[in-house]
Amino acid sequence: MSTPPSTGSLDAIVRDAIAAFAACRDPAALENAKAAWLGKTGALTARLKALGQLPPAERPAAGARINQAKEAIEAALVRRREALAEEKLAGDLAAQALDVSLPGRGQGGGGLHPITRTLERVEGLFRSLGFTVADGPEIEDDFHNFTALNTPENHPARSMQDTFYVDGGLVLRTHTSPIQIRWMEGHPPPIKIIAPGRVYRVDSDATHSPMFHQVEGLWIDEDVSFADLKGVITEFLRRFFERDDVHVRFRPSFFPFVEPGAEIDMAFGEGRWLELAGAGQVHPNVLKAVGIDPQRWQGFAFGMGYDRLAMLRYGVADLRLFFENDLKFLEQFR
Ligand code: 2NM
Repeated sequence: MSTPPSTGSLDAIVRDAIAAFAACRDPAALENAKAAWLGKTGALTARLKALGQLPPAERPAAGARINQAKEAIEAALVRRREALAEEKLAGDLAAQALDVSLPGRGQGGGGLHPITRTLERVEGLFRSLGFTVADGPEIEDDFHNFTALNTPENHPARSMQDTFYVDGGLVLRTHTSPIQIRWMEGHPPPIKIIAPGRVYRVDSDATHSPMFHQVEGLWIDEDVSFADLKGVITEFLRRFFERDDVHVRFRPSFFPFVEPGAEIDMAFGEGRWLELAGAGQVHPNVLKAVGIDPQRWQGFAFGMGYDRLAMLRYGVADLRLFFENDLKFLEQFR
């Protein structure tokens, strides 16, 4: 039926294949030509099928010759593919369709939110003053958010006007003090921690957001005094703002969880006073609520909004800008 495989005609098939590949001007034509030579209906496949008509003794040698021809055609195909790709690249370069001198598209670099950067700065500075950073839940029970903090049942802070209540009588924490309460429940003094994080109050204008950030500090030992408080706060602010002319003043104030209590103001040089924090000596009732003996242990606590620190450090006038997630605003702080 078909001509038996012979060395001569196989050489001719290989020659014809190489010539056909060379005549292809683009990759699509080349892949079509490949089917005619190496595919199921190709010339070589017909030869392989005809092997069965040879005497058995001749089949291995004839088969080996067909495979050699097949390998030669496959190698020619690969060479032609590479040659076409090189021609295309050379053509594109000549036509300036490809400009290898263009800068890369680059990767849009991410960045940390200015409040997060401020937090990292605050944590680093307090760590260097010997404080440990503590953490805790944002949804709190009545005991840890209010009762343990010497805040009585009828106190205005506990009203629905001021506090977000959630199911089961729980609240979105109104300060990070419950972190300190939980820490004191689990660790005997001496204690030297800061408690940063999100807090929630019903309040909203240019300087108040219903969610804001607070860092509280707590240092309890046998002899920690108001003087230590002033030293720690002053040192922290001088390092935070990188200025030696930071002045700090205390004004008497009231918080249920401290006695005495104070508001802390800060000024740069001869500038105007800015209200920055509340603080005081931890009230004996707070220590008693967590099982610490107030006859032996004493110390200070303070609370400060670090959104305010971020506004001052970055020169931002409206607190709400930090929480609108407008990339045009946020990208300025990378
Ligand atoms: C403030 C002002 C004064 C405070 C008290 C405590 C705790 F848990 F130790 F009792 N933590 N933070 C405190 C004291 C917070 O924020 C304006």
